[in-house]
Amino acid sequence: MSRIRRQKQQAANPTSTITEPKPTTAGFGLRGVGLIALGAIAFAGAYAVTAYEQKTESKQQPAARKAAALKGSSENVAASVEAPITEAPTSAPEGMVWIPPGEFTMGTSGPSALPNERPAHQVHLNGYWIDAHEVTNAEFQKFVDATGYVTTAEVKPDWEELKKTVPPGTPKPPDDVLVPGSLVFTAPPTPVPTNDVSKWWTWIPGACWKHPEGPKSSIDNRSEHPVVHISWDDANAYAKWAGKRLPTEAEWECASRGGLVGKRFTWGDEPPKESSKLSNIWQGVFPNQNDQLDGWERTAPVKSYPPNGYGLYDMSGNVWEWCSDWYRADAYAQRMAEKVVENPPGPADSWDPGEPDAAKRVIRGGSFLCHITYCESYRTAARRGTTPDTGMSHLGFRCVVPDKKPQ
Ligand SMILES: [Ca+2]
Repeated sequence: MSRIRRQKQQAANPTSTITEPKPTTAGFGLRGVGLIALGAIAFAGAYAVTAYEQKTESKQQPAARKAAALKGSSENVAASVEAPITEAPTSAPEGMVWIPPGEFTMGTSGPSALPNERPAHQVHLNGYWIDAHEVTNAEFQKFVDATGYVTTAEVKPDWEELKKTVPPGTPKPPDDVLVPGSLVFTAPPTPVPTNDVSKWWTWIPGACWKHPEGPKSSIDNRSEHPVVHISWDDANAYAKWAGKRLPTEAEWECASRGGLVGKRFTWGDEPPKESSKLSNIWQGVFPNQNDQLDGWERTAPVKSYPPNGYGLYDMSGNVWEWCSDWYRADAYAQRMAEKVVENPPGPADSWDPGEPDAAKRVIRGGSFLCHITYCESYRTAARRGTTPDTGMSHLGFRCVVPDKKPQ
């Protein structure tokens, strides 16, 4: 059944009785935060929850400047817009699923929508292939073996680049702090306020995709888990090597909805029960008590949970996934002049009112750390941004191939 036909058979208006999800910490451009925190230099106020009441006019210029600066080092990957084909190519790329061309409803205007998810709007996409699951450690290992690629987390941070992502005037951390590493979730022993990410994110020197929890950890027996501690640049490097690219945010959301229209989750409107095992998210009390009712404390092997309507796995939870777009909190509001938006590559620059100094790329889908009391980002409409150089123990990616038969 085509996506359009399937959509027409379903209600168009998202409805929900779920309580408004709480805007939590604004900061997910955390590489700088982690390093600064390790240097014991406090500027937590800059990362307080600011929601979206801030005046947009005064915040746009810094983000635009940062975005322009980053473009020099990070290729701005735009959606490929080519003549669409209407039928699925006969030979499927290995491990990929065909998403047919068509129109879908992106975002939500439902009563529980966060400001950055509004308004719902119509988007038309060409057809494309998308990975059925997140890129795994085994797949990333093949890339590294073939190319010798070294990830961002394995390289000494460059303060000149890093300081572009933190408030102006932030002091440089000590040299013994500016070492290769990444941000690792570390559960606190007791309950903590959920508006301070520094209580559970720890900068661990030596943490990287091969050592997800630090130098003494490994990916042994985790070959089918999603690769993590991957920066946006790392993800693009892999995609280029694989003959693919990162999905646009529109492609990612369309795929995640699995043909459903206006549903809160990839499986429908029913919230996940603690024992439902619909995706790899948090059960218990975040962030100190992980009951692991879904079977996993951290990442799970890909395809451990039921696929969505398109046959895609972990579009909700397990690890967050990079998209190619710049992140703007008002990206959807900017599109309202268009009745149907065609193959949107995303905004021209970045703007996050919570961290106006950081240019961010979009991440989607939530992770094993998401819980309704803290971050309900396993919803189909949920979206966030993070700085391109940030690797974290719950952040990975998957790839797409545009609407053409693979060579
Ligand atoms: Ca995921």
